[in-house]
Amino acid sequence: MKEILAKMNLPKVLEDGFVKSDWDKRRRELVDILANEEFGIMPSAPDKIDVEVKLDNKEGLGGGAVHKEVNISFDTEKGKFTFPITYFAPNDGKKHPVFVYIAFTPARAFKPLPLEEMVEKGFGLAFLDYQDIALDKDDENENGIAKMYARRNDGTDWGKIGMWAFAASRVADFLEKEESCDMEKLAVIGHSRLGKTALWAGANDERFKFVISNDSGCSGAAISRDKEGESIERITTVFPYWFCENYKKYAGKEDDCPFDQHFLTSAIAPRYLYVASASQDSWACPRNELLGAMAAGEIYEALGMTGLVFEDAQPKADHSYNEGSVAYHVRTGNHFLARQDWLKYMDFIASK
Ligand code: GTR
Repeated sequence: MKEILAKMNLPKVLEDGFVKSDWDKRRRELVDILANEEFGIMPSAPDKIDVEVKLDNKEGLGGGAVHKEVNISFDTEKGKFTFPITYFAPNDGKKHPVFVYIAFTPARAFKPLPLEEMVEKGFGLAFLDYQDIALDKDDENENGIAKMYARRNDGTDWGKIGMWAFAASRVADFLEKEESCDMEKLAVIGHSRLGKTALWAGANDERFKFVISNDSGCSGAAISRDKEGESIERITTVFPYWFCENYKKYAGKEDDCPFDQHFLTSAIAPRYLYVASASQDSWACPRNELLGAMAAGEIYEALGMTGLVFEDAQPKADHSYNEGSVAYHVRTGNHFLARQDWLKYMDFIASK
């Protein structure tokens, strides 16, 4: 695999003569490149958020959990924007690692969530329904948060992925004041299009100490060059509204693109990164998702850290390569965020 990666000749994350103290600056440059060329530029964070607690149940999930239903509001260019979140955490007065889960609407994502098991294992979960932020369709930005900010129409306006990621950071604003949340173990996670979103949220907001991409594929953790399944051309044709206009320039031109998705995975360094694939998910391309994790791992190594600990063969199915700061697994099965994935993410966080 290392040889395959080397042969790809990816644009360099680190410039010649790189020294560790340059990383912060270079990391910000990577995020700027991705903002200008792929996901669009996010507005600045609001000065503060307002929290309206609609439910604060200390006896949730049969008694063992805190369960809160909360509205988060903040000022935008065109008035207040409000969205709801749900929060669960163990009810023991201690601080816990918390997942900010950027979720599909409940019918698709909430049901298979092993929520009770997560709380029993000592994890909290704050989840938002992504379409409470912006609809997942081409609505000409007339709904949700999209209509709250003026558009520049210069190719760099944010797409829906940016909007969903921005909301994840507002959940982090809420968690900063939440006594059961250990901000040193704050994770952001999403599946598929929301795995791309979790990576983008993690690249922009360093409060996310663990960034977890489940089957994020094209324009997520998967390297675009020499990729199976979905391509930049296809994704910008079917889902143009996920990205900024500029991203279309690279349709069919992956090899000439001045960046690749390892800019995104590397932008998580020096925090923890977990990339996962599913064995039958050729649309996302497990091989290139692994390459995205490996390429990031090289940056961690250059920073004097342990990157992805991996024996450089085909990855063993269902094995979590989680010893370093970058982790990877390929779960047997199809495109899904499964209990088996969550268990591996919890093990990783608990081990650090
Ligand atoms: C597909 C899309 C992928 C992935 C997936 C999902 O249709 O091509 O990039 O994001 O949807 O989000 O389930």
